[in-house]
Amino acid sequence: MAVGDPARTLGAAGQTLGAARRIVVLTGAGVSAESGIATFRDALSGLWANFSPQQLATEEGFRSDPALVWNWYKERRIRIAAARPNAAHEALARLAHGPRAQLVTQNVDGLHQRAGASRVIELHGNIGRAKCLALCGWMGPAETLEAQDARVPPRCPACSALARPDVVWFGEMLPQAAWDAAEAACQVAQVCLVIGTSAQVYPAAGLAELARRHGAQVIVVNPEATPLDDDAAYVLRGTAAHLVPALLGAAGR
Ligand code: BJW
Ligand code: ZN
Repeated sequence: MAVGDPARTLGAAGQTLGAARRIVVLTGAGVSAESGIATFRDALSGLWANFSPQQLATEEGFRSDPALVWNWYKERRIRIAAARPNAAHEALARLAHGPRAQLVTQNVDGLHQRAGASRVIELHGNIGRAKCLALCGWMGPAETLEAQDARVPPRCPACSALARPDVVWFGEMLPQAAWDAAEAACQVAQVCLVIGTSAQVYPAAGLAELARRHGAQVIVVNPEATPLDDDAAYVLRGTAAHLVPALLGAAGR
């Protein structure tokens, strides 16, 4: 592992990235931090500094106070709508334009797509969508549903059960097609670029290790230490909006 001053490791990491035929990019909340979107586990400013994940990110929590959870997601949704993609999202959108790079995100904010990235694999859903709590199959834009039904939460237009955010809560399976595509991308990549995730939430946190076992060199971009660092080929300490454009520039991508 080459850790430390990004200026020293950036060139070598860039060369590795530049030489890769296939790249998988795994992103977490940190990639959106410089767009003003709070991460989850920051001790002071994180989304869970004041609320418990059990209360807000489980079906049980939603069922016990649906209005509280709906409104919490609505507030985040409004903040996300007002935010703008940052330099990291933009650089990654350019990279993922080509057929050789696959972007996989745990984020529900849609900022990769708003930066112009297509083919983004969303592992944990999207905060802009709602779906039926009773799983009748209905899903649609949360904002449109709210405009049609002022109740909090609004009801499913197909079966009248409660609507919920279309995100993956603890204890829930990830969308199968997204998971299969993410695993496939990890199995063929020569480089796995991991940006802005604490790598604590499974199964997403296992993808970098999967890629590594299949021969990928792992490059971590994060201002803080992560459990992936010891096995990474390069660890770039710093923020995504600063380092990602610099890294991709060094790679000639
Ligand atoms: C910067 C920066 C800057 C800051 N630039 N970087 C195996 C072992 C142990 C437990 C489990 C296991 N397998 C499954 C589990 C249980 C559970 C789990 O993982 N628990 C752990 C917490 C222990 N997993 C699940 O329940 C998953 N489902 C599942 O496994 O299904 C199978 C199953 C079903 C039924 C029974 C049994 C099995 C589902 C997980 C769903 C996670 N959902 C959330 C909420 C989404 C909705 C919402 O947005 O509200 O997804 S939780 C939350 O964490 C969110 C995130 O996507 C996810 C990851 O967080 P992330 O992105 O890493 O953010 P942070 O805040 O943790 O880190 C930010 C990082 O950025 C930090 O490192 C900073 O340093 C860095 N940073 N500024 C770059 N400027
Ligand atoms: Zn329904």
